[in-house]
Amino acid sequence: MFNQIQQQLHKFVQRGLDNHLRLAVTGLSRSGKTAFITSLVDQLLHINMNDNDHLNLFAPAKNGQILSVKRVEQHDLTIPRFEYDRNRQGFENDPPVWSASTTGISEIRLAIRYQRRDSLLRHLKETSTLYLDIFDYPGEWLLDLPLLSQTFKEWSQAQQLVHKGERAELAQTWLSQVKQLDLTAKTDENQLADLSEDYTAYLLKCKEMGMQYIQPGRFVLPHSERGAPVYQFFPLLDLSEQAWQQLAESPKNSIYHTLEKRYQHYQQKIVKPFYEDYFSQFDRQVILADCLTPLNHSQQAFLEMKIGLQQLFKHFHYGNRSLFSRLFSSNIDKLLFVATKADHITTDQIPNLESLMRQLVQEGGRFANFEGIDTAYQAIASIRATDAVIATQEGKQFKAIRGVRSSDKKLVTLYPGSVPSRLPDANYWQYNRFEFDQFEPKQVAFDQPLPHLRMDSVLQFLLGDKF
Ligand SMILES: Nc1nc2c(ncn2[C@@H]2O[C@H](COP(=O)(O)OP(=O)(O)OP(=O)(O)O)[C@@H](O)[C@H]2O)c(=O)[nH]1
Ligand SMILES: [Mg+2]
Repeated sequence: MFNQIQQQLHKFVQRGLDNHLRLAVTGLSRSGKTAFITSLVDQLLHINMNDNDHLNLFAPAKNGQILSVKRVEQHDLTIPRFEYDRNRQGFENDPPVWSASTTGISEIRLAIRYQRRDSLLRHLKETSTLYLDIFDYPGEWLLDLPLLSQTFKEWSQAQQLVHKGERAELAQTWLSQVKQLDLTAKTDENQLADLSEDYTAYLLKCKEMGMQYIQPGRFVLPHSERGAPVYQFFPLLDLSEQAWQQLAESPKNSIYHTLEKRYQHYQQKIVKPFYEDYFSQFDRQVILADCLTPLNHSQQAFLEMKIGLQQLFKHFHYGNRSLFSRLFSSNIDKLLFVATKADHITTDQIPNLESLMRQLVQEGGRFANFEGIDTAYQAIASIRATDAVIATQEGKQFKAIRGVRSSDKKLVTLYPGSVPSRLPDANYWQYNRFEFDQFEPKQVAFDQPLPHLRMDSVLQFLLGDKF
């Protein structure tokens, strides 16, 4: 009898001691989300009792507190599985390959068994389990959040500000056709479909040119419902107050009213459910950004990355009046900004990359305080594709990186250039171009963890306090 009670009590306490953490990872297309999650999972799965040299900065692994890590079935069976095994296999292949581009949301769950530190409870239970759910979702979904607080007219007017310079040129085909439309005329669905296709093509072009501030964000993601009318609308630019007034008074079946209706449908049926169904469930958030590629592109690309990042991160800036906190209750207590692909630069440039990222996000310290959210900035390589070497040229030694360049599959040693520690001005692109080459991944032996740069420090920030 006593034994039974003890067993029940044990079970009860055990359940109380096990805990859950939902970690969300996002970033714009190609920012390195899949590589990041694959590596994070891989580093954890390679923790063992003997040596954890791959995780020197992750205390619970280093001090032997983590006993075992395994994958378990995810909680929500309706979300696609994160393809860890397939990704890992790619790095073991000969030649090794990067993981395929992904779309939408996916999830993976790990069970981490560990030794508790609080000795008081030790006699009841030696170990506990932390269930870690990791979610991958496109940053483009976050870019759509501002739409929820804007009417069609307000959104159109906000878009007007972006359509300047280089962008206005790219938008020519679509813009010139819209200019000729009588927006008060009866809607022709085929015509709207064609124009929306032009608009989408223009957004895709922007994306290709490295521009990151794109709305509606989902228009540039591959998805199967592209032909649905909810994806067939566009903003109306350069209209006077009087013109807006006239449009409002146009017949219900006018082009204007159809555009407005589709916009509202997109807000309510596409954007909002993401926040209700997923976003409000997350405990911790990682936002990834590839800050090096825009340095390579142009000032415009860089400025757009800044707007994009600030948009993403505005949602975490809880003030009483923030849109986010009005619409959704959120549990997020830690927020980590990660500058990815840091194996493209020499190690002495890493502090610059971190500082640049910090400035991109909180220019002028305007957003320095997130109420109740522990925020950090780190530059890392999820999966390291290069080695740090010392090169000699004309008798001088300097730090360089060596790896297999993707464009010609040649092993090269190069000095990619210095990373500015502050937001660069136009001169930077004129005189100081950054050489950014893509590298092929290194082949990994079947029993070895993926090579990384400071992933352990990421783990320490995200999970260290949970053991
Ligand atoms: N050298 C290096 N390259 C990386 C690293 N992480 C990502 N990359 C490169 O960036 C590309 C995109 O990485 P992904 O992890 O697929 O990025 P993603 O954000 O999941 O991309 P989408 O699924 O298309 O949105 C990879 O194919 C690699 O070429 C890294 O740590 N080091
Ligand atoms: Mg991906």
